Amino acid sequence: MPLHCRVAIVILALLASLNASAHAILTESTPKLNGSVSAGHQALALKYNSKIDQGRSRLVLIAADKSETPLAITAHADKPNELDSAADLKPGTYVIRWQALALDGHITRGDLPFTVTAAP
Ligand SMILES: [Cu+2]
Repeated sequence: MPLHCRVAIVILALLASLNASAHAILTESTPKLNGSVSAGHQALALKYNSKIDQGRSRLVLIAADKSETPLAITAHADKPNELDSAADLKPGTYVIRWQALALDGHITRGDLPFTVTAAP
C-alpha cells in the first residue's frame, strides 16, 4: 500500500476515535436502566461521559399508554455532565426518551426504560 494511503487511514482512524469520545454517552442514571423506583415525586438524573448543553437537550417521559410528557431540565452549572429533572410518577412502566447535545455539537439519543412500583 502506498505511504499516502496508509497515512490517510491512520488519520481517519484518529478522527473516528475522537468523534466517538466526544459524543455524549449515557453512563449512569436515576432510575437505573430497567430499574425501579417507588411512586411519587421522584428526581430523575441522567449522567453522561461528557459535558452536555443542558438548555438544548430534551427529556420526554413516555407512559405505558404511549402518552408523552416533556420533562423540564433543571440546568446545573456544577454538574455539566448531567441532565436533571423530576416527575410525579404513578405505578406502571415508563421510558425516558433522551436527546443529549454534547458541547461538540453532536446529538445522541436513547431510551431509558424503568418501572414505578406502588409506594410502600
Ligand atoms: Cu461528538
